[in-house]
Amino acid sequence: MPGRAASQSLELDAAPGFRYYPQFLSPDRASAIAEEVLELVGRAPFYRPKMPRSGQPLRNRMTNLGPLGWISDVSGYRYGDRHPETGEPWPGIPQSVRAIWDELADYPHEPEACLVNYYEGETAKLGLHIDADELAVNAPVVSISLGDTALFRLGGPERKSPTQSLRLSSGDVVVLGGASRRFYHGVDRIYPGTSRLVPGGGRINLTLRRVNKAS
Ligand code: MD3
Ligand code: FE
Repeated sequence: MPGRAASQSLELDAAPGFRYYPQFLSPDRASAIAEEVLELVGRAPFYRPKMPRSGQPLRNRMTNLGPLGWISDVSGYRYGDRHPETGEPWPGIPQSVRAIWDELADYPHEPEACLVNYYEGETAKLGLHIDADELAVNAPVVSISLGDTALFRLGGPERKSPTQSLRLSSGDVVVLGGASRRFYHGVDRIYPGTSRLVPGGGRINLTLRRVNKAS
């Protein structure tokens, strides 16, 4: 069993529990993961969830792997066990992705959801938000970046808290534990053409999450 990951980790100012592992994945490992995930996405296609109340589609396409997936529709945000458009259960989380949780999460229970976010083109972004739909509030989120580089922004516990920016590139992994798990964050922009990993370009972000408290 590996102890601390061999990769360097970096703690941002005043973001306890935030761990950044630049190039945690070798290019070969990142491309094997991207291939495997995209093959599973063939069975659970990217779609644009609708926003609560307005029913307007979200900007970015997404899908999920694992027993549970994050869903948004007119009635709100929640986790569900089926793809809203195909009605099929989500495909499982591949072992190659699960292994990253085992290496870095430092949490005794398995992840239940892997949200797959797809950022296409120059205008793709994700507004500042908090992830608050998980009941396992002490479990970290593990984020895996594949493809084009993103300008990621991490704030603090309040929307008006000061923010810090970080470029996340293909193969980078971030662990959001401790207090940082409840911090505002978002993606300001994507730098097109910075990676050839994703066919047709763009960025794919995987977030591994524990949803329910362990029984
Ligand atoms: C900080 N995804 O899926 S990953 C999301 O790049 C999300 O697709 C972004 O925000 C993306 O909800 C950012 C890094 C990340 C993920 C979850 C967090 C940072 C986080 C949860 C709490 C605090
Ligand atoms: Fe988030």
